[in-house]
Amino acid sequence: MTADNTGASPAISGLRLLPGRFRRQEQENLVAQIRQVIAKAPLFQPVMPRTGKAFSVRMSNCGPLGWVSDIQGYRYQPLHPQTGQPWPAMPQALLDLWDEVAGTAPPQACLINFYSPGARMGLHQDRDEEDLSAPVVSVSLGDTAIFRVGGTSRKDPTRSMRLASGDVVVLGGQARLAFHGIDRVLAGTSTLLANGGRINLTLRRVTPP
Ligand code: MD3
Ligand code: FE
Repeated sequence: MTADNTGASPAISGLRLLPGRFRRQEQENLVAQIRQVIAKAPLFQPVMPRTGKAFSVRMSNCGPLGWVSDIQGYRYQPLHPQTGQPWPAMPQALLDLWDEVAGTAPPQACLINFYSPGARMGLHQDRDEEDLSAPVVSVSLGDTAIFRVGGTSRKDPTRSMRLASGDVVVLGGQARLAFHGIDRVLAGTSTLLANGGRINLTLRRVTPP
């Protein structure tokens, strides 16, 4: 499905929503694998460059590169900022998903965002990657999120979409540089995570193939 001009929402070219792409059992398997990743590469609380203000979302990564944010800036790096160890391998199901939807060289980074109840993510663009031609592929697990996405200018109108557990979004083309964020996570909307909350996985290429 491609987002279109339904109702009053602006069209967002290059945004593809695959609702329920992962069935319940596949979601459970993914969560178990992500828990194994986090056991080796613990969630950390990133801070904003310059201000040092903490994100409400905690993060980790798997794959050859991981995205980190600290007082110095945003960047991709091969080692966990606290353990100094390489990021764990990406689960095969994520590599398979990328193959199916991205049509380009394998992903180099999988950012794991963990939203406790109350966590959110302000409107931003993803432009820390050298290769902006590859899409970003997102997998939602756990409680439903209210996702906001607009255009390539912060002033462009935005639309709101619900991302439920098992949903996949592919952000290619014009959508790759769209402003986006998570307004809120709806507590109690999924039984996938025993303690509630939401996990978002984003698969990315960082450098040109
Ligand atoms: C639209 N994550 O990690 S996923 C991020 O749910 C991020 O945790 C949100 O924004 C989350 O950077 C949103 C959907 C998403 C991911 C990447 C995008 C939407 C995007 C890149 C460009 C445009
Ligand atoms: Fe983003």
